[in-house]
Amino acid sequence: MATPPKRMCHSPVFNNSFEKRFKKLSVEGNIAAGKSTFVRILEKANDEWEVVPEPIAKWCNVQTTGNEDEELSTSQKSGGNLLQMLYDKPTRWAYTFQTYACLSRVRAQLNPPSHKLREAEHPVQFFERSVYSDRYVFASSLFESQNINETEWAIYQDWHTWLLNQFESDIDLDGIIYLRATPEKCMDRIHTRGRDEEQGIELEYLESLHYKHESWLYDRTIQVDFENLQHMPVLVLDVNEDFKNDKIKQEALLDKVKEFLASL
Ligand code: UDP
Ligand code: D5M
Ligand code: MG
Repeated sequence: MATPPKRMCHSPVFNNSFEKRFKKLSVEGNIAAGKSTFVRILEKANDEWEVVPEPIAKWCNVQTTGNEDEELSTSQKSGGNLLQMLYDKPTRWAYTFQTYACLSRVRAQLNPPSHKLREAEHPVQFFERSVYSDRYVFASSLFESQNINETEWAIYQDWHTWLLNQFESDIDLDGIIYLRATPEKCMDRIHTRGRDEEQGIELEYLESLHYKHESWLYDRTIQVDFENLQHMPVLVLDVNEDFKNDKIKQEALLDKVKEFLASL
């Protein structure tokens, strides 16, 4: 079967001037490092900044049909809980999880920005994680721990590369913010948050994810399959100390983000 032509241009609703002004960044970091807390602070800090949260509700309640944008009520939570299935039996569900995680992130990254953002002078969209952390952090770690087998890993990398190349210009990022925290701190925060599905996570898993983040975004020693990603600017923010309840720390973090945005 012939490969369809690459999507050469963005949606016609965006003009060149918007595309030049519009910046897209992902916020990366280990489980419970503080990403959701941080993006909520970003959203409040500037009217021209919007956040695309991780679609975790969908992973905890897989539906076969339904409206994409619909809020999920408790009574609707009858579908499969893929996050729970992943943690209960990773050898069976890790690959399936990657297919769904990546699908939901591509969808989220393709959603057009809001009207408000299109009218903004310096519009910025922040994504909680990305199709890149799916692969270079999670899938890679689950492969190394043999929860994804050789065949699944080969298939995954094949379709992941192909898919991202098809949507290249539409899902491209301008930069990455890496929230850096120790695995021990993340473990504390997992317990603070108390999400049921995650209470059995072991320190060893967080260490493996930490190591993946470090080699990808801090040491920058891993080879990635995507040219743009290889050279992507990264802002590293230490979030080991509590920032949620500390306005001064929040201001300091925001200043670094502003400086980073100005450099892009
Ligand atoms: N948290 C905290 N202090 C901080 C940052 C986060 O106590 O400075 C808590 C937060 O309230 C939540 C947990 O740590 O209970 C995990 O944070 P979040 O959900 O933001 O982490 P994510 O998984 O999105 O990175
Ligand atoms: O956590 C989101 C939850 O989802 C956390 O338990 C990790 C898990 N997650 C997210 N993406 C993946 C992929 N690609 N594979 C496996 N598990 C994943 P939070 O840290 O709150 O964003
Ligand atoms: Mg989160």
